Amino acid sequence: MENCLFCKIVNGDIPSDKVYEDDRVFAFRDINPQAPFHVLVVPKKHVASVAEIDKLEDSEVAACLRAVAKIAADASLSGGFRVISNCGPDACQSVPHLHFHILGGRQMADKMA
Ligand code: DGP
Repeated sequence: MENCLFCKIVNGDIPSDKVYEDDRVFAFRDINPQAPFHVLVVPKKHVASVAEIDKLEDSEVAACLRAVAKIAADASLSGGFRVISNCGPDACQSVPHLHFHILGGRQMADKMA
């Protein structure tokens, strides 16, 4: 989609620190990491958020979550990790292209919000 930041990253128009790519998914390090390991996993097809997940094929949704698991395993996050997808203004979503944050490398707070 034109003028979507993450579409531009997926297309290579904006540089990123890529950690994974396949035909459906792109993943890159967050520019403002909130943990020692902070990667964003996005579907290549533009949808705004989880609220629009019906616009993706099931295989595209599955590919995102399989990528999350693979990236976490490759990073040896043996102590665990957190997966977050902010959706809409109440959740402080700042980029309206579906993305899953993978946070790891330290003990997370007990409370999620
Ligand atoms: P959210 O607030 O859930 O929409 O998260 C958006 C994330 O995107 C935020 O943690 C910072 C990250 N981000 C914003 N702009 C860029 C960018 O240009 N490059 C990278 N790598 N990350 C970005």
